[in-house]
Amino acid sequence: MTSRKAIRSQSVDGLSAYLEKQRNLIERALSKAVPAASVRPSTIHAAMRYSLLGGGKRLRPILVLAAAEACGAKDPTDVLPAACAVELIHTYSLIHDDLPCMDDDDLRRGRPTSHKVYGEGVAVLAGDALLTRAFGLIAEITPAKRYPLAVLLEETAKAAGSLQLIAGQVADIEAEGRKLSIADVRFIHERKTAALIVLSLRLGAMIANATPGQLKAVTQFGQALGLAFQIIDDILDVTQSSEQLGKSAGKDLKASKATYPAVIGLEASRKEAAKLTRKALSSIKLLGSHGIQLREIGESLLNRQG
Ligand code: GRG
Repeated sequence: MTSRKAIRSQSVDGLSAYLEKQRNLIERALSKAVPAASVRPSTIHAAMRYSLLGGGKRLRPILVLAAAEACGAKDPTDVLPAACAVELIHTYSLIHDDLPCMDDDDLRRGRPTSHKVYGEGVAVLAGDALLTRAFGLIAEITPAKRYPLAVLLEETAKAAGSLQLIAGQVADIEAEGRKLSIADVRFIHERKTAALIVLSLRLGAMIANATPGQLKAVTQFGQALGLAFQIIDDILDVTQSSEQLGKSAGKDLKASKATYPAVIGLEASRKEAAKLTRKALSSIKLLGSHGIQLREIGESLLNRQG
């Protein structure tokens, strides 16, 4: 009889192979999604490519592909423009977040940040250009019956705009050094991190012409998983080294940032992340066996070390 440990390790091997396959697809598509570094003015294109193609887990584009698969998509190439678009938006937000006027960081994805290499002016513009190109990529999607292109564009604009991603960043900046409740920290995390994760899942599902039930399931999955992901990020900032993370560790504490460990402590934060992950997994039960990749990704994020 196969032991439970053996089954778990089979599934870890299966997930690693799946993630590697998806990452290869995504890396190739990302490289084609922005102009070559030789295209004039080459500084801006080199800067865009430096941050975009310089590592990263590719979680958000992987979720776009996995959500589409879970809702019945057969060909991942239909979903790649959306997968690239969310990674471009994510990369823009990282470049801007690292600027001296924001989090002022010099290490990202194990390398010097954009403004350290290209200067602040080009770093700002590289972020702007990635965000703008993301909408061009959304416009390249062949939409499914239930969800016209205008809906995909509107969802993307909303998630990246002043009610979600930017709302989270503003609340985060304004929270520095202030005593916050757990509800305040949750408000920030839901916007700064979960919104883009929810968008990734919804875009994948909508391109696969998801039923309203499937769309609701992946949305609830993303809301719970996105919050858990940021809580784990908060925990790793305290428990891991900069080398392990590829970004500066211990910054949240130094900058008196709004984090779960700062408000409820490490142990309670770990329990909350585990509870949210269980909630995320239970929301996708109705996807049945098609949801296996989403389920395994959700489980693996809880134990990530970087
Ligand atoms: C619009 C300036 C501006 C910011 C928007 C998203 C955001 C607000 C700022 C980004 C900085 C940040 C720490 C966001 C939290 C989300 C998060 C955990 C980002 C890191 O994501 P990973 O771990 O990174 O997926 P990789 O490098 O693997 O892609």
